[in-house]
Amino acid sequence: MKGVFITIEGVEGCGKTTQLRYLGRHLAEMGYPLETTREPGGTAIAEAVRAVLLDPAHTAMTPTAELFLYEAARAQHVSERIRPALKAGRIVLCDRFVDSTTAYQGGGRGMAWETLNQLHAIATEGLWPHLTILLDIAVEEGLQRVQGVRPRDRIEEESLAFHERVRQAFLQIASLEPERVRVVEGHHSVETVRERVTALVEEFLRSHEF
Ligand code: T5A
Repeated sequence: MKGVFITIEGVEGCGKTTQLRYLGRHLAEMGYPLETTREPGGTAIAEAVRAVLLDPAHTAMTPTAELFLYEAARAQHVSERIRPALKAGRIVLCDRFVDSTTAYQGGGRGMAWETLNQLHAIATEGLWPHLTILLDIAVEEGLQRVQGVRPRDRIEEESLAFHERVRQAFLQIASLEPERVRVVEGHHSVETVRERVTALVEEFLRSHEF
């Protein structure tokens, strides 16, 4: 079996972490060899970079420094964890990946997509997800869900307009790569979203015969 790389994306509070947990459990029950991970993070070095990136005290961080830190964490993650797991024939489920950089640093911060794509290619050495689930939800609803659940991180502190640009960028990515990026409405109940995500992933795994 060849490895399969599946990512899950969306704005704050869209429910991706919840769905990734359900999907991981389901695929493991079906007997698939599995690796679940997240960005930024997934290795000791990348988790240390995550802490720097999300610390609300780091208000002086420049957009360029932020971009390079996300890509640096990714380079480590891909090399140390994702590629070896794929090589071993596992399904890798990753909470956020390159599309988050395009949406947040491109859509949110206004950086050029062409430059971002060049950096993605360097950081990942050309690795691209086989399937991406985009959980789409109104930004106010997503932010409301995470409010009070845990302290707000540096990115969540951004304005509603920033998060709206992020959402629109995700939708643009989906319209540019409709085969890879499948949009699921995130405002439904956890159960309904779970059923839709599971159906999409099962269909993908069947049709691609990995
Ligand atoms: N970032 C990341 C960049 O700017 N550039 C990059 O390149 C990358 C990789 C960290 C931040 O970094 C930014 C984006 C982020 O701001 P993160 O840790 O993934 O990324 O941060 P969050 O998006 O904030 O992740 P969360 O885990 O907090 O949110 P999720 O995954 O969207 O949502 P989840 O599943 O934890 O659910 C949130 C709450 O909603 C409830 C859950 O129970 C939970 O309480 N919920 C629902 N409630 C009602 N209906 C549903 N369907 C629900 N699903 C979940």
